[in-house]
Amino acid sequence: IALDAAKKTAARTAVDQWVTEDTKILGIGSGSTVVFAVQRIAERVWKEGELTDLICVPSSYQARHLILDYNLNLGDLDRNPNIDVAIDGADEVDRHMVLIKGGGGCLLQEKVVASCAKNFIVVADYTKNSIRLGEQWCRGVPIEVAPMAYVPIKLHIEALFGGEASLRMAKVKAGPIVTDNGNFLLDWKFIANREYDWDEVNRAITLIPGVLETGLFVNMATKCYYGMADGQVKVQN
Ligand code: DER
Repeated sequence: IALDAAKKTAARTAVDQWVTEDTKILGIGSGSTVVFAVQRIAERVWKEGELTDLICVPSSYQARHLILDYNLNLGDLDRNPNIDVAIDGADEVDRHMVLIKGGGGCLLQEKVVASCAKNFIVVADYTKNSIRLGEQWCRGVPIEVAPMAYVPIKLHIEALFGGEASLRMAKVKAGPIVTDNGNFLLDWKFIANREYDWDEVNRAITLIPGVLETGLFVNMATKCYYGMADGQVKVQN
């Protein structure tokens, strides 16, 4: 089946298992897979008359516009800091459920929203499920950085862990991508067949002055739902 069908199956399965009448605050991630999750929620709200009190907290302008487009209740962390469930996509997930996120450039708010959730649920298609990070995702680990610091941070990461970090350039805008938070993104292509301790890497990179956030989500995911090519859904936890 097409990737979209796989994403849709995973997203709908996860929503129906994790979003119940007891779910008051739901974190909404970013990217293409989470769109199917929002569509399923909207179906349950508007077609089935369920989840009328549900409040959705976005993790990007894209997520905010999704919530508004489907006329769902828009919340924020100022008023709803205790999130029951957050649902988001991922660029790659390894055997320990370490995630690479940020392919869509929204990793900072995504990680904050995920960190506020009692349960963080990942929805993805089967191409995201790897034994080791880097097997299928070849764009490296996204890192959100203060614009004035991207070169020293790049040099620092390469000195610490090897590989190459490059500034993410926009395609339909001159110059670098600027995130929802006004920052730059580095994509760090790490050394493929090297065994990294991703917890250590995440901590070390986060400590570099000027780094806002990394796209390494370590020990954060509760469960991952993968839409498979045969239409089944595989669960990792
Ligand atoms: O940028 C992000 O973190 C997105 O969630 C990304 O990782 C998943 O995007 P996709 O669902 O479009 O593959």
